[in-house]
Amino acid sequence: MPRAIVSGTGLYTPPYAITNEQLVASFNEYVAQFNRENAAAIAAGQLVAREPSDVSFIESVSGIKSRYVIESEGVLDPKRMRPHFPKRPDDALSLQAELCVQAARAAIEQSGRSVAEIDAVIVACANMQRAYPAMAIEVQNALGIRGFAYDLNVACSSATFGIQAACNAVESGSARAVLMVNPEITSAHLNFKDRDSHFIFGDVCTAVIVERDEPRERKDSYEILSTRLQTHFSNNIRNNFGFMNRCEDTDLLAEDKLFVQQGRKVFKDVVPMVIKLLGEHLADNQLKPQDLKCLWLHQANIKMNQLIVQKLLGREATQAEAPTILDEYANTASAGSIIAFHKHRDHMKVGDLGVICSFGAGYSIGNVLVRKLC
Ligand code: CO8
Repeated sequence: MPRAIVSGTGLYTPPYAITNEQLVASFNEYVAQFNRENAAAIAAGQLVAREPSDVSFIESVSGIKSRYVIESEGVLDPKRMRPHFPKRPDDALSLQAELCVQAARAAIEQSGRSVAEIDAVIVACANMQRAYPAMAIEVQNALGIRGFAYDLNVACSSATFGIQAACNAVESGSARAVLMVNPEITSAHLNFKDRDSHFIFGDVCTAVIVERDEPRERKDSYEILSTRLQTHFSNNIRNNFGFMNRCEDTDLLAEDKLFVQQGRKVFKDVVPMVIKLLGEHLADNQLKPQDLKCLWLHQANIKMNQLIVQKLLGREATQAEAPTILDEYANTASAGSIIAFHKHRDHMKVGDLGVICSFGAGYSIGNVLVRKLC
């Protein structure tokens, strides 16, 4: 069976950074406005007054200091609280595909491949801009790639599940090389009016080239030793947006059509699952956590990552061992562990082992065990 390798990664970072201070200032202005406009109903006990957000709370519970967004004015406007994305004509490249093309070009360049050598495109992310045609087919067309393309959605684990799908294609011989892209436009489905979650997410796009290992000039490539995926159904992270909404005769803009989570429950449920799966996966490959030079973990919460690494290694990890990018990018859904891998692998030497690990809604967990080849 041909061996699958990662030969390149790419990152598109949106142009606008929003600090916690900026986000909280606009949120608190929205809250003051809401409470003013509804003062009578609040006084009569018909409505509950909204509470302000707090910069030090956000930083201490999550480790997030800033996030990037594709459009910041709408997000920061207390009267709007969502980005403004002008509708594009059907024959123009869609916004999500545009992000994919930028990250994909960087990954293809790093891999040293030409588009003619790529046979498949997988767009793997938490939300697709539309139902069909598949975003992946639009990206395939924009880049001039032959072969086949499809979309895949497993929320925050979309990228690791996408890498496994790409490995399957390469190992079975259905593709020589696969482009796997993660366009996470989280700002479009985050409720910026919700104090519990308004600070959590950021926009980004990552891309990975998975290809068949064959003799050629290459640099900075990683053998995919093994992947392991797991899912457990949970309603603790949920978004009810979908094609049936218009038939349900409910409010299409209601809060349940956006990201909703029971954050504390998610934290408690997911951390032990990740530790168990990673431990078992390593043991099945005759490895111990201490054999890993780097853990490129999902980037939802700094405390989650610290706990996972502490339990696995029996001590705190350095930034080189378990890189953090969520302070700058926030939670970028499926792209988080890929950003960490993209930005923090220069210290890896030939033969070093690492794991890309994602976890999130579903629940879903995905591990990709890699060894540096060159
Ligand atoms: N400012 C001030 N106070 C606040 C704020 C705020 N912004 N928000 C909440 N509080 C208050 C609460 O009201 C609560 O008050 P009280 O104790 O009086 O009830 C107190 O602070 C503590 O609140 P929490 O219990 O909620 O705080 P936690 O310590 O649990 O921290 C976190 C909240 C940061 C959300 C934390 O629970 C967490 O990170 N959990 C893990 C979540 C996680 O990993 N989720 C994965 C989701 S990602 C995913 O799967 C992808 C989905 C698809 C992408 C969607 C894109 C939009």
